Amino acid sequence: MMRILFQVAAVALVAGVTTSAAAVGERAQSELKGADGREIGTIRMVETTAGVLLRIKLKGLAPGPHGLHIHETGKCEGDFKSAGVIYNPLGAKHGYLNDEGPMVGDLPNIFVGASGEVEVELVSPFVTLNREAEETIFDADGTAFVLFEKADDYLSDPDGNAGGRIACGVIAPVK
Ligand SMILES: [Cu+2]
Repeated sequence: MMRILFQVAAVALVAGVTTSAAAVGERAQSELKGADGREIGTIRMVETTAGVLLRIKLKGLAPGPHGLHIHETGKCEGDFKSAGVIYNPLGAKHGYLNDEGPMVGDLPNIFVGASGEVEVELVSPFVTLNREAEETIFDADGTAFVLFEKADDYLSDPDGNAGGRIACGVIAPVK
């Protein structure tokens, strides 16, 4: 068991990622709601040796691609501007196609089917649940998922030209 832990730590060091063996298995969760208060679904998060694994299960959405980001403030009110901009503790530029990107809170687009539902898992290597790290989602004012009307173009500031904010959910630790 000890040897496995050492190997995990060594891999994390080589890759330069912030995941620590101590945080692996740590969990968080977010319940997303629309601006009208309607329940949109749940995103579950677990720290892994490769980054944070997200399990996204949403419904009641327009079919097609939607930008999804982790935003800097854990507050979902009104038009969801309360969540601030994309979480960016390392001062990067927005987008996977930006030479100076991505921001810690950048995520891939999700594609909603004709049923209005989507269920998908993905890993982000740029964010962590490790409270000791600069990139932690558990900073002083919290963080929130924000879902957008349109696709993120992975380049344009501040939100990838993804249109309006259609759903929001504060990220909370799971004990
Ligand atoms: Cu955003």
